[in-house]
Amino acid sequence: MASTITSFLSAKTTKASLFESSFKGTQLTPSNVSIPSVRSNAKQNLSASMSAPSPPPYDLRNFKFDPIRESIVSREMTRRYMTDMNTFADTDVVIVGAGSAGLSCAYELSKDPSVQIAIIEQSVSPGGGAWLGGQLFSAMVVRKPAHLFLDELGVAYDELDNYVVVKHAALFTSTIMSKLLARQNVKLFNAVAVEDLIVKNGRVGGVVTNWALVSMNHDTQSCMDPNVMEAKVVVSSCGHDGPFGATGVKRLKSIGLIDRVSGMKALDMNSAEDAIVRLTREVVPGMIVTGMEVAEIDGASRMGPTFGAMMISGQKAAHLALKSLGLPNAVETVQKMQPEMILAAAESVETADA
Ligand code: AHZ
Repeated sequence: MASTITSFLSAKTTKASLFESSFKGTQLTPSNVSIPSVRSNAKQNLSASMSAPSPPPYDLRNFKFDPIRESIVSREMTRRYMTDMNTFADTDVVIVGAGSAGLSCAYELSKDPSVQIAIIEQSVSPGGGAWLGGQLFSAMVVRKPAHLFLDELGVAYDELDNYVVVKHAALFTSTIMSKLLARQNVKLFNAVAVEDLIVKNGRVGGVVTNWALVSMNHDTQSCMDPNVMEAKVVVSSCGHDGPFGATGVKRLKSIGLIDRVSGMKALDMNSAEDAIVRLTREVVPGMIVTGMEVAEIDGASRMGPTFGAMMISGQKAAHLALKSLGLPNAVETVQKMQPEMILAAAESVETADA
């Protein structure tokens, strides 16, 4: 079956035909509704998956837990969380928003174990929109060469000429989270909202936080003051407009640090993804913007359900943060060209919109 589809693809989906043909996707054969792997970057061991599972190291017919006191459970959670709050009250980097861009940034940045990173996510469930593809469908489309990021993570995909498809977006999101959250230099504070920024002498120096459920009830209760977290660098990856979207850049505008938040423009996959990566930058001293929040600030097009730009924008934001911290990074030479790049990118956005 896979070879039939591979030959179908090589015959039909050349680079040129992808743009010319009315058919632009993997063919579904009537006999097999789920898409068979066309080319997978993860080797599958069929014989291992067909053999009987090895028995668990305990007796499932007479299972008994070790005893515990309820107060011990409570103290384990409380002590660790409060220790984290104490540790991260003054940290290297705060990443606001744990969608595909924020997670990609945190993954890249946390490779340097000396960098301490707090991820603040207003939702109980980190991942933003990356639990699904578009319109609540499962598959996640990633345009090349961003598939190299998936290779690094070890996320399997079906490979076509110009793009790859992860069979379920949740596979990407759960994989990146499992690797990221295991790192000692990372703490995820979920169900916590960033309500404001710390700004001193025109430089962003941290975030103002509150329990997300408190943030959502400011109009139903009397004043509930927030908490704070200082950071050498803040990365804002709050996604596009919405109840909690573009929070970072909207606040920069309301306090006069930037002139406008144009709002993202209509969809154009091809110009949008390049522009998002190109425009990912330190918008004001101390604050880097990544992911779809970049489109909000610059009036760039949206790309809809293709996720490569979120990954590479997040990666670029991580290297910009490393640069800001005075650490080795992959953007130093690019950054020196920034004014010209921004101009060129803004022109290309305008041309695309015309
Ligand atoms: O809950 C938000 C989500 O998980 C979180 N967030 C937003 N404001 C916050 C705040 N405090 C804490 N004030 C906050 N958390 O930020 C996360 C944003 O994730 P996302 O998936 O919405 O954004 P992204 O930029 O990572 O990915 C965008 C994916 C899109 S949208 C799109 C289109 O509309 O065309 N196309 C793509 C690929």
